Amino acid sequence: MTESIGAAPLRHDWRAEEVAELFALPFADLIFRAQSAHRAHFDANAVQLSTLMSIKTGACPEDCAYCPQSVRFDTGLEREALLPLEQVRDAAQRARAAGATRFCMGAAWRSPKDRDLKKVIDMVQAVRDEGLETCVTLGMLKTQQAKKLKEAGLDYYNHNLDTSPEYYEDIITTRTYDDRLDTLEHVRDAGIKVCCGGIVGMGESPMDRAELLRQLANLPEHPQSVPINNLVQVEGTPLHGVDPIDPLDFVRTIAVAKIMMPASYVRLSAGREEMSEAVQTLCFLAGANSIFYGDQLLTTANPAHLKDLALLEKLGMAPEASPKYSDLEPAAAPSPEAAPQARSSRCGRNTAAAGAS
Ligand code: SAM
Ligand code: DTB
Ligand code: SF4
Repeated sequence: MTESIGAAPLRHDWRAEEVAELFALPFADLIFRAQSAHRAHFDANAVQLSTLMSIKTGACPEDCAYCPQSVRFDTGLEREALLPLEQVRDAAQRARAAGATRFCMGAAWRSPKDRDLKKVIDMVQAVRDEGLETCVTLGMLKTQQAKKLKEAGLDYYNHNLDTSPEYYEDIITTRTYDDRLDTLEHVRDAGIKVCCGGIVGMGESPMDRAELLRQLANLPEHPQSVPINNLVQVEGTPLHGVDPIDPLDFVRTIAVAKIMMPASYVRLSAGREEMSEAVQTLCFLAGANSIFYGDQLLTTANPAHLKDLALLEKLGMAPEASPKYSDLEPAAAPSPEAAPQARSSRCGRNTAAAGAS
């Protein structure tokens, strides 16, 4: 357990100038503030591991300019129908054996049809039965659909704001920012934990990054999980070839997210395959405490899981044990060199504030 430096109250009234001031801090001051905020809520040496699986791939009717799965772009991706339940169960078993505590299932849909939702609910129940937390990302959700997922025991729903309201229309035209906020409200109201973040490195301005974080932090509750994705550029998508973000600006985005939403897990998400270990380490220092773990994201590559375990070990960090199924033994890490699992990422003194807002 690391030292807690004290928890400030969670805020939902961030002004644009305040966020700009955080981004403008000298790098060392910013990282110090983010690490201090992080230690007030979490064990700074534990990282939550989530494994992703694409349960329905490609042929999506939406036009998200970053996405290889849109039917509108020729990315050479082979479309796949909704996977059979057994294939999902097998993957969940493997993820748990490798040390993941959450299994996230993604579908390339605008929104789920009710008959598909029934099949996803079977998957959620099967994954739960394997002792993993569950997360799904299925596109826009209606109130009743969110309620059904909650009844099935779903832990998290991932639905990203992606970018600032101002830059949004340059990226997606087939659904609005308000549509996204509506889905988040339905998920929250159903009592499902919210996983919501965005993507940087899409040619957005620094102000767009600040505004994305302001939108997230000023939601009625801070999302319990905040994925910050670095754009994975895929040939055939409109954003292929865009100027990448400076890695230090990526780290700054993580740090400001942690300062604004200190009790939330900030996930260093897509884009790690292209990122050096040094930059990933700076992200952990800036308060990132969750990663996608497994050799594949949805349709693109992620670092090999043994490489990730080796990096954590080098840093004296450990995968977080399952917070929910503490009756189960933590899964054995597959490498004898791998870091031992921490019991829990939460810092004992401030668990009441953590995750609530
Ligand atoms: N179709 C559903 C939706 O969009 O809500 C769920 C799946 S979608 C692939 C989930 C999220 O993945 C997107 O909101 C976006 O933030 C992220 N994403 C997709 N393609 C990406 C890419 N090339 N690089 C980084 N993040 C990406
Ligand atoms: C999120 O924020 N990032 C994940 C997950 N939520 C669903 C998706 C990343 C996708 C990267 C591109 C791909 O592999 O297709
Ligand atoms: Fe479809 Fe989701 Fe990709 Fe957008 S991000 S094109 S909604 S799969």
